[in-house]
Amino acid sequence: MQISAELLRRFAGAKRVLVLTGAGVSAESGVPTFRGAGNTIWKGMPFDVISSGRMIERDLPAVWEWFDYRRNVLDNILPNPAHYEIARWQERFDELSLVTQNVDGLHQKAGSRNVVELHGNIWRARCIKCGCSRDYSSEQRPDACHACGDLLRPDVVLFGELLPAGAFEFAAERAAGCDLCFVIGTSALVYPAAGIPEIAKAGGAFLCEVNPERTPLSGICDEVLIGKAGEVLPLFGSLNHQSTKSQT
Ligand code: BV8
Repeated sequence: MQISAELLRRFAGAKRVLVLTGAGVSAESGVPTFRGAGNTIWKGMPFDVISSGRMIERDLPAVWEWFDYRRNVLDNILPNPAHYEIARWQERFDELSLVTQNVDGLHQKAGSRNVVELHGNIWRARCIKCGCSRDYSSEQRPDACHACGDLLRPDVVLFGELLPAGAFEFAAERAAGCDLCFVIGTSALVYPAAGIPEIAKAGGAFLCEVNPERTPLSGICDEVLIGKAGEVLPLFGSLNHQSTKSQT
């Protein structure tokens, strides 16, 4: 895998970096991607049906079954070298914005802080009535809200639902101001997340995609690194690691 001199130069000199990740960054950890083996199907339903807001009203127990299944899959899954390399970048650059579509929490498990979770987190549940959200990663999730007793739902963004307040706006602002943007392991088909690299490009950022396959975004990227994130990202780590953080 050859990383161009241009990208190496940009990486060495970058101050504000934005990283957008999708399911592909967790693939080498053993988390199935959505489009890996054709559209993911659950009990005969395409994932963007079982993972749609309408299902909450129609059949909440079925939604919990789908997310409990995925929580169990994730239970003994660990981050991979891609997650760890990205976590190291927060010490390297003045501003590292990590924006993910993933709900698996593996970036945080690898040590990344202030992760912008555009689509929520599978380990949290939110009350349908009072809206209070709580992390249930280390305990059995109750059936009812501990605050008001009403029903709980997964604290993830389902299709047809709005993103968490301010999350997209924050990501878009950071994208518009970054000088280097990495797009890692996403098919770039789900909006508004897939619009973030376009905002970075329009803001003058150098756009680099990491994916074993080309995507609808590849055409606007300055560099496309065709490969697996867990193999490609550590190549940046092997670059002499002096931080570009300005000595304030
Ligand atoms: C909304 C949480 C306002 C739940 C998810 C504009 C145009 C068209 C449609 C729309 C539009 N605006 C809105 C829509 C509708 C919809 C949408 O985008 N539909 C798509 C299908 C066309 N968007 C929404 O509904 C959003 N809400 O817009 O609200 C609104 C409301 C009503 C009406 C209009 C507007 C909410 C979207 C969020 C849904 N929730 N997840 C759950 O997890 O179940 S989305 C979910 O799917 C993920 O979070 C992610 O975003 C997406 C999957 O994409 P990827 O992560 O990229 O994964 P995928 O499997 O597709 O690809 C993996 C990639 O990795 C591949 O490229 C592969 O080659 C690569 N790869 C594989 N191995 C590796 C690798 N890469 C690197 N290394 C490897 N080893």
